[in-house]
Amino acid sequence: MNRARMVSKLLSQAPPGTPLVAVRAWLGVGARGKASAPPPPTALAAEPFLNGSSSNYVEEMYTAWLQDPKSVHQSWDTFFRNATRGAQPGQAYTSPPTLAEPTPHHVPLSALAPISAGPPAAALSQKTIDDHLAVQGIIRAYQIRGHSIANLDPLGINTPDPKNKRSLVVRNYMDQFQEADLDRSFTLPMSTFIGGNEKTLTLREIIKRLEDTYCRSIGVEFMFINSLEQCNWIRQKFETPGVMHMEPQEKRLLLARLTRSHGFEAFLARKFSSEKRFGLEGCEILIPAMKQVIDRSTSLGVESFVMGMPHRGRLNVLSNVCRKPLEHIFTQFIGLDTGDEGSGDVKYHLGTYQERLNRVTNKNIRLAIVANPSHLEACNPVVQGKTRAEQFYHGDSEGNKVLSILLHGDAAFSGQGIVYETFHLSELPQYTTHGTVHIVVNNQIGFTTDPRMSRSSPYCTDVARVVNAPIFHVNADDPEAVMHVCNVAADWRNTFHKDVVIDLVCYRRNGHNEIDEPMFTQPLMYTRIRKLKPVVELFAEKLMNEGVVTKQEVKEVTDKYEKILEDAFQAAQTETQVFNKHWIDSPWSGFFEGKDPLKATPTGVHEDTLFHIGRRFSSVPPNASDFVVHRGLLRILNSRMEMVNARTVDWALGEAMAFGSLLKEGIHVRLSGQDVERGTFSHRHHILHHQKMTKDTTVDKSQYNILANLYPDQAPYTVCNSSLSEYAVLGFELGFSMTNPNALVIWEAQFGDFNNTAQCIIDQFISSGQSKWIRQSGLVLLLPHGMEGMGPEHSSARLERFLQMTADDPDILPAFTEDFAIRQLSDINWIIANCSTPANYFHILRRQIALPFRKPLVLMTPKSLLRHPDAKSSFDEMTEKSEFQRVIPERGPASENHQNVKRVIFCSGKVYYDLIAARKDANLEDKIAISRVEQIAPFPYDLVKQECLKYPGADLVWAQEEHKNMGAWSYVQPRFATALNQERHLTNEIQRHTQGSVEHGSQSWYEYWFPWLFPTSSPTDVAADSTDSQSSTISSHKRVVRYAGRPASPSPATGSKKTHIRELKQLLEDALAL
Ligand SMILES: Cc1ncc(C[n+]2csc(CCOP(=O)(O)OP(=O)(O)O)c2C)c(N)n1
Ligand SMILES: [Mg+2]
Repeated sequence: MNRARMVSKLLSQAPPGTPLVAVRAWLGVGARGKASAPPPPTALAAEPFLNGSSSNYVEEMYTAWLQDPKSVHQSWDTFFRNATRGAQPGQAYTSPPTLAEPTPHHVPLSALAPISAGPPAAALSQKTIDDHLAVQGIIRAYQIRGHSIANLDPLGINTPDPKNKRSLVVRNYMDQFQEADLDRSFTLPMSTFIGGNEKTLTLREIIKRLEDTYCRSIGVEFMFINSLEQCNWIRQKFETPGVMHMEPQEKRLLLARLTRSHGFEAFLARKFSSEKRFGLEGCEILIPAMKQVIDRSTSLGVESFVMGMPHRGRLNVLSNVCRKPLEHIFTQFIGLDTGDEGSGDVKYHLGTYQERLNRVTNKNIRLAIVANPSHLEACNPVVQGKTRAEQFYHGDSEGNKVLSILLHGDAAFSGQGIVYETFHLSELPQYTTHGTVHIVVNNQIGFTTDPRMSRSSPYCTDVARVVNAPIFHVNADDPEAVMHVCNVAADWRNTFHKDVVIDLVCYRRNGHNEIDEPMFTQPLMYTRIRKLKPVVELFAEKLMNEGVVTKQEVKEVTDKYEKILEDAFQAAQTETQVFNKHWIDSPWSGFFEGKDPLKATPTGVHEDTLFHIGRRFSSVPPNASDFVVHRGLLRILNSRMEMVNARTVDWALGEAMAFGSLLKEGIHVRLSGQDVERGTFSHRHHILHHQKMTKDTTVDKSQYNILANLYPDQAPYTVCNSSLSEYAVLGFELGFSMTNPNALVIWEAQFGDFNNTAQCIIDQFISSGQSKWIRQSGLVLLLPHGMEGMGPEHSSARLERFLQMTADDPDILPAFTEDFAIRQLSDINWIIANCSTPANYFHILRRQIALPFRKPLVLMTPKSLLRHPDAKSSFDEMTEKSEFQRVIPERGPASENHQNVKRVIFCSGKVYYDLIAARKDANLEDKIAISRVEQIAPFPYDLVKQECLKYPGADLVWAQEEHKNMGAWSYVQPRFATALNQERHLTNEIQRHTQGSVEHGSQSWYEYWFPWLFPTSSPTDVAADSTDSQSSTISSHKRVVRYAGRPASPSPATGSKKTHIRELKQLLEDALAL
């Protein structure tokens, strides 16, 4: 069908006046391009080449003939002449004399045509046609499979047997040719560019050119791409004769870059021989390759590069690609004290941000390498999110100015699922970075494991095929081929804005690190490697042979760089400290300037703002009477409007008020996650969908983003349903949040427990990122959480895990200074809360932006509370004088007569509503006070203590719906003890405060606590002192908090609804029984 359409198109494009009717008729194509009735069988037999499978070939012949009749074989010329003169089907073809007998196993295409009784016309032999078709098949075979026999492996281990490698590609297309046929000329089809200006080539030359293109140092994998335009573009870039030509000065620059790449590693090996650095030896070409991608992309308009990479060659990239000062790198090896905040990270994980002049293009560029943990490939989505954010805030809607480059190891690229998840973000409207250049350092080994044991796919890059990314495999010991591939990759990304992969097939000269012995496990590989010269030597020899450089010049370039290294090394010896701030990958220039680091702006807003946002959020699109809103949604909008008129909000309204008021203040809000537009629980509805389908409408129904249309001068609002991924999407949003501190970036899990598939992003980046890399993020995680009888999954967002990773020491009671609350926030690694009212949710979201610093916020969010009639807030709790309440104290009858109260129950989240209902039923409202701990971490010691002191005769209970080994219990229990009894277990370990990632503490934290803990002298002195100013305010007897809730369990919740209800009843009884 496709072919028929193409032929028809070609014919319809023929010059005016060409008599085409007959040609169309032969090709089985009607005058208007529709398939017409087939010609009679006799005619088909006379012209057997005119069948479905040859139409592609005929189409090419015909186009060529139209342009130049001499460009096609004489037999075709005769045929087309006859046809266009009006010869009837079966009469235009003239058979030439037979050139050779068909081979015994060959079934000619003509055999597929029906046999006719009539005599064949003369001129074009069946063999000629078959041979041309075979040639076309050969060309296509090289395009599809040429890479499989390319000379990609510098070690020569994975090289196909030379005797039969050609047949692996061409299969049986060559069977019909004899040696003599190699010198016959064939017309080249339109699907190849090997001819350059020539239209015909001998078969020998065709094969040579195809092998030069597809089977030397470059293996191009692209024929799986669905777009003909893109395939042709690639064919042209690789097949056109002379495309790989390099000018002498380009070769010299390449040699100089290779010299630096090699020299850097050799220098470090000499100076720090026993240190791990995960050197690049065996893939030194990576540095020139990255520089080439950057040069080329810069010349095409890119101004900013966001990069992510693993350990291998990282220091070299930092120095030679980003131009990070060598002194900074060398001091990391010397082992100096840290001169600023943060616990730091090992040197081959650190990020950087540099601005510099690109000498090749004379343009200023920005280069960032994102800090990453050891977890391979985990930084991929983070890089993409950061890139996307840079593009977004620069208005770079097509990705012309900001480009992401991701580096991979071969084993990690194929082994880690996050690679696949990240690829699937690459073309989603709110996640695309408009094409990423991937570079694989394919050293054909992962630690000690061979590829045949570490992947099931032929190439380590096969994962990229899912997004139709072209893959350029290249032998890393052929520097010129690598440069060509880099240029094509940069051009591809610039042309199509799609991902592309460069697979640098190389080797690893040392073990996994410099201390490992690789011969233990890879004797064959390493015997070969020992015999190989470094690529810089091979290339220098090549250029000397070509007369491009002299031996003297090579030495000068080497010596010059050696001197630079030595000078920097000497300078590094004089340094006394290292600074974590030198390694920050996302500096926020200006954000901290002029700010009081302990002062937040108020989070309450003017009542008019609440009314305006509330009414807009409850309305259909203004001035669009033809926009049809679903009837069910109209009911929801109406009930919203009623709430607004009554000055109340439910959860969805409270959230919309927070977002809307921030948007009004110029803060971009981005909410991303699975099904967030509507909301998993169908409560949010931020996007309205036009419901009317008219017959003539072919486009998708229109949509209306309510919060994006609140004010004419508001900030943009992004709400986007994500792919069904947690790891990649959370990583992406974290990256997004790193770019601009003046944005509220939120990731919502479908259900809170799904966050564990993104555990690496949570552990390695969110909880410990600031400590390791002094990089802040105000990312918000919304995790639906609560035991509602929905079974083991969908119940728990694993609050306990977040609390366990919270870096505040349970044994240390902080000083209750005036700025206690914000100081706690400033010192902690993240904030964990479980709000029970929409107003508190509103405030805590707004507080993210009101703070003078940025902290991740992990929120347990409700499910049934979204619609709970009591879970509503008044406007009064959101207007100017109101603020976030870390603890919501008891305000009912119990609070009016403290002395009578027998028990104070502390709880958090939804269980509060169960407790107050049960308390009411039991008629205990004056005997039992119930206080809500809304912000669990940092722990509100001051308010909890105040609440306990308010009821001196009451016993204390912590009630939770989670099982005892889960939820907040193990976090709050020791903190209650500390708050109540001022117990501070001061030990010799006191300086080693708990921290996000920490071995040794952050300076600011330490400086703050130290004077308070040790006002005069040593820790032991302070431990002995039990009469400081605060201890006098607490009661003398020890009070303890008791647990009421479900017993310990391995599973977060029961699968039985009945058991769930019984457990709930039990916990309520337990909590309330006096
Ligand atoms: C997620 C993860 N799993 C395991 C490791 C341990 N590890 C570190 S390097 C490495 C081998 C990586 O091989 P490859 O991706 O080919 O990179 P190469 O070291 O060869 O450059 C492994 C398994 C890790 N860092 N991250
Ligand atoms: Mg490897």
